[in-house]
Amino acid sequence: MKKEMKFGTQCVHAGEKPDPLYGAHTTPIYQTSTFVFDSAEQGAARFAGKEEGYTYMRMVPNTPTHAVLVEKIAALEGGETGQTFSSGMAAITAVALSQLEKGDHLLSTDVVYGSTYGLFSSILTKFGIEVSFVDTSDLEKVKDNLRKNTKMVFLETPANPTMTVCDIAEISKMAVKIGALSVVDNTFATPRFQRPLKLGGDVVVHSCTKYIGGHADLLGGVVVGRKEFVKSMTPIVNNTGATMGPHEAWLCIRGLKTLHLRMEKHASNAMKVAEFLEAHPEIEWVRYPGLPSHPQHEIAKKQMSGFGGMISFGIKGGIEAGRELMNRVELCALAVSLGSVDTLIQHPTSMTHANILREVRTKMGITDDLVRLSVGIEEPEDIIADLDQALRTAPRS
Ligand code: LCS
Repeated sequence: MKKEMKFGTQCVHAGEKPDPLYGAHTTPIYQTSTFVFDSAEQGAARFAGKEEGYTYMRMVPNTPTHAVLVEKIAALEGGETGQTFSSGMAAITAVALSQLEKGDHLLSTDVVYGSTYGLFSSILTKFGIEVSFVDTSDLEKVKDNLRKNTKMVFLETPANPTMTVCDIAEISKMAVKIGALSVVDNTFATPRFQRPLKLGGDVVVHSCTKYIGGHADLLGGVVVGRKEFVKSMTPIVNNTGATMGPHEAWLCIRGLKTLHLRMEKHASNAMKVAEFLEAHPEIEWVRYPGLPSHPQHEIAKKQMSGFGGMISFGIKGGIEAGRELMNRVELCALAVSLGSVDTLIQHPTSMTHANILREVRTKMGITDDLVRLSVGIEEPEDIIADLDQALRTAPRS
């Protein structure tokens, strides 16, 4: 039955069943750190992995609330199962630590979220893991940078914050050939618009903090993939303890019930805002995968069924003009993060990507004039009117 349901129906129903104890229609929040065993033998069997069931919230499978979220997101991504985490960074860390060891090579998209860059460049390398950051929108460069010891290819597409898109299917094929695992950060697109596992990727990671939760009120992360892959993360999950809280799991379940509706509105708003910005005389450049001017528009059309809610752009007058704009918006909130129902605006080089050396980030296209907009689900006329008034009133040098 589940396989035949359309995406929107899966958002509402996948993973959910009336609570077996009292028949509660909505998934209950199992706000408990520990679980009572029927007998000492049962406790021992659960810890030995001989009997399925719950033991302690840090241990796989956490709680029944987490289990519903895992089933729902796995269904939406078209994966077998998954594992939740306390944040997107905890999810990415667990994937890396569970799969890589000293002497292994990780090839990553060069433009990734600032903390992902920090984890890969400063932390994994401390443990003898080799890391290369590569412009994955260029397949030749990917090919040239794969090594005999490449164990993992990590792709972020569309990339934060340049919106660069890379070809998941082609790169996954290259990874398979050398026995490397392909991992895709699907935070920006969400499964509503991009299904990396269907395109040949092995693993999907998300910051649930963004579109999955959808309301800027939680931190969370999730990994989806094949059963044996998810099982291979168990030691890291159980022994490092970056556990999602049950209330956050419940908020993610509730958020996912409207993912399809929210994403459609985010994307249709973003297209209108991107077109407005592209036509505006004060705007120097706009990057939105749905615009024909986007350098990888054709790849985006091939692998995405919609283009999401994220836009980056540069204003004439550079960073100073950008600051003026960010200080003058009234409806848009000046805040990092993304994927909320509210429109958010921020400046990556002084905020989300400030930890990357200026020369490095400029080479990647994260320029000082780049302003990032997470387009919300307000009415598009109001978002445009706010940007318009802010652009109009900003003094020009
Ligand atoms: N992956 C992507 C693509 C992200 O944008 C973020 C966070 C993460 C992973 C990490 O997720 P977290 O640990 O925060 O749940 N991106 C942020 C951003 O652009 N502004 O603030 C956070």
